[in-house]
Amino acid sequence: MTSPFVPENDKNILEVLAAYELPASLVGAVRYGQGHINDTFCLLCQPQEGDCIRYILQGLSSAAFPEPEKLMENFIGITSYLRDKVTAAGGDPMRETLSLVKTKDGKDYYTDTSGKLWRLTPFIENTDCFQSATPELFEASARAFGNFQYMLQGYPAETLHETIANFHNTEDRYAKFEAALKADKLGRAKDIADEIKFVTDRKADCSVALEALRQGKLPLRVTHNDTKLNNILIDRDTHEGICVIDLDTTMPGLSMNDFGDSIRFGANHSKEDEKDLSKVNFDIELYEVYVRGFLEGAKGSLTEAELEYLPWGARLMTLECGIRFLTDYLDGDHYFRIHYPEQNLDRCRTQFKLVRDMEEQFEAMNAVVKKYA
Ligand code: ADP
Ligand code: GN1
Ligand code: MG
Repeated sequence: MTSPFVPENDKNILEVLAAYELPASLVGAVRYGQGHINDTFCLLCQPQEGDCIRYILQGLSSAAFPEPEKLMENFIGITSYLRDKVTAAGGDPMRETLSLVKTKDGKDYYTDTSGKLWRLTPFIENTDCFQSATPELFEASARAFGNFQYMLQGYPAETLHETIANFHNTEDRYAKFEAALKADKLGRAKDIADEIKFVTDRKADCSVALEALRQGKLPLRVTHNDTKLNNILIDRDTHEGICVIDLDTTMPGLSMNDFGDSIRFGANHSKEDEKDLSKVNFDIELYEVYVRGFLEGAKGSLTEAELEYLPWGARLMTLECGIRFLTDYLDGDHYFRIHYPEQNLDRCRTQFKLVRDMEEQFEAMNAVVKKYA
């Protein structure tokens, strides 16, 4: 067999590829998708006859996930559970949830000589993954994320590992920001006084969700915790969200955060790192279609208090994400993959612009939830 095409910088994956027995000749492995965390490749296998068979090969980020084996335990537990649910409902488990391809040794993943964990999943074909969407597609993604939470209602949450400690603990995110600011490793703080003030002015906001949780108002559920539009695959024929992907942070959490993170990313018309902030505007119409879809997908499973806190979820996930980008910028960009030096600062600025918009339109955001609840 001739060797597959692999970009020069990524030749280290040849070791990983050797661990798998693929059903047809591997002709290429190319970097794929727009995720900020994992190393994602699309593998192309060409059988003697017929179309290419594709796979997604992912190396888990060691910076994000300190205990990748535990993460894979979650992945296997959740996907097995969903597979049974999908099958019982007459769906196609190979399209409606992720599955793993075993290594030659019959293992669920491969750990390379540097200690990095890799997994291989069949590519879910005839789907699209969007970075921005029409209202119809955004609503479809909302139904799918609402339904994801609904389907996992009965999952034994106590068996899930916390893959990233304090992931949506916004108070802890604030503390980490303060620590990075104090350390100011690269001397960047002097040029970002406005952004620093933006965060410190909102210290009290960082406690809103946690306070409600501490008071017993909000239940912990099994949530996805990273509900970006590009973490869902949309079926090309039905235009419905067919498969929720990127399950690495699925663990006990708050429904308001799953709702909120989708709004953060999808209820606007700009890129997450747009430099021209005049183009970055919260779109309350997209927000409204998402509310409608999410509540439809959740099928009445949210409590009154959870419904009441949804708009706060949008504000807080956006604020928290901006704080995380700013913290990583101060820290020297070790967590989020960047393609140019100021990218995390640009990302932070778009988030803060969206937070401002949401603060101004908060009454209207609350009214929309009341309309559909
Ligand atoms: P990250 O954690 O880095 O965001 P993801 O798991 O979200 O990694 O994968 C990155 C991208 O790869 C997704 O946004 C999607 O475009 C694509 N992708 C991942 N898994 C699949 C799959 N099984 N089938 C088709 N596309 C996929
Ligand atoms: C990361 O992995 P990805 O690109 O889907 C991050 C999210 C952030 C998001 C910002 C594990 O998501 O928490 O909200 O970037 N994922 C992790 O775009 O930290
Ligand atoms: Mg992703």
